[in-house]
Amino acid sequence: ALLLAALAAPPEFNYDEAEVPDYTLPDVLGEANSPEDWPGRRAEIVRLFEQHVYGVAPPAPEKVTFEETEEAGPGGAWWRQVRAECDLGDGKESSFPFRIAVPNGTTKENPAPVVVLIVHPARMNQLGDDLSDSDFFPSEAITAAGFAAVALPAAELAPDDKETFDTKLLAALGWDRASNGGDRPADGCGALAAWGWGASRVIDYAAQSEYLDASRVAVVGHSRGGKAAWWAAARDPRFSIAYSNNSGCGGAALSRRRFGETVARINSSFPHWFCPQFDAYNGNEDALPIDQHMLAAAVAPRAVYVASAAEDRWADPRGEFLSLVEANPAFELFGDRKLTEDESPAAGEQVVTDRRGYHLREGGHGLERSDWMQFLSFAAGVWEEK
Ligand code: GTR
Repeated sequence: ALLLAALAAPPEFNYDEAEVPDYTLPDVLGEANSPEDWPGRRAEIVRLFEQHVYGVAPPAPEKVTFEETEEAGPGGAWWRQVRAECDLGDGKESSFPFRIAVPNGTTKENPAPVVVLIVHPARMNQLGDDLSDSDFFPSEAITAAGFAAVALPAAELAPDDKETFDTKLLAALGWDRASNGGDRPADGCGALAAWGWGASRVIDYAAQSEYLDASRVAVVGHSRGGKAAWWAAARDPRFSIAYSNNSGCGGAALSRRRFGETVARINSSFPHWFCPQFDAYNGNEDALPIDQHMLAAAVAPRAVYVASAAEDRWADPRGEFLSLVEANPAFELFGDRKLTEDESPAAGEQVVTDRRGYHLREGGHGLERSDWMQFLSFAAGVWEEK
């Protein structure tokens, strides 16, 4: 009887396009209809994501100083270990490390653009030692393209764990549960927002360095790191490009499609990634005042890139592409061409407009060298215009 009940139960996760429910997406532009109106609308959208999805990220520190603790030189680039020491005001302080490789021959006259990879702890073992080249982070290919390559260990800002995520940056601010009667406010900062806050500090570093170009910084992340990267770029207009790789639910995929991972599932597995209010949309996606196409829109007029993998159905490749399509109104305000649903590429192909790019890799969940090569050529095109 148990077996029969299991057979009769509807599948918990949908992988059938025909079963995707009808949905209506919230409007991207609201009252805005010109580039001049956009900053106000963009701020409203960011506020909605803070209140309903990711929580409020910490404010920028009053001051950040960077201690460069190590230097070495393999692979035609120079390398540094950096520690960002953040003065959070009111006598509060927090620090975290990152590593940077800068292309050989970078000069003050020709400062390097920067690519920051948010590395969540489960993927730390896919970084090469001392930032040497790996498929997950091909730092030599990145520096060969003329870009500085930064690896940011996300766990140093917020551990990727529902019990301890608020023990680092958030505890330093007094935003942790232990300092607040064990609770989080409805819009309390989650780990994804804390990780992205760290990426913003790398822009601060670029702004202080004569060898780096703070006006050309891309933030990149895979999967949960891709969710964090996109939210970081939506919030901080100093990022010039956002690249979200296989980011799925809570990243590039439209929540209302309920294809693969759902809001209810992600909130039960990873409650610490988001704010408590996001729980209100478990099985109730149509009540969300935003959907993830508006996260893409919030990056406009800057550039966004999304990559999916054909077999990574948990992340809903089609829903990730549709976010870019549904962000059309914001990008068209700035002269980007309309992207259409029927341009959805086959596995192995890429589609780009001036400010948006997407590819569908063959194979499963992962960030691979071929993903990077397509992204790096997109970034080179965006940055060439400058
Ligand atoms: C999964 C999670 C996804 C994605 C992935 C990852 O367990 O359901 O949302 O973030 O982990 O980060 O690799």
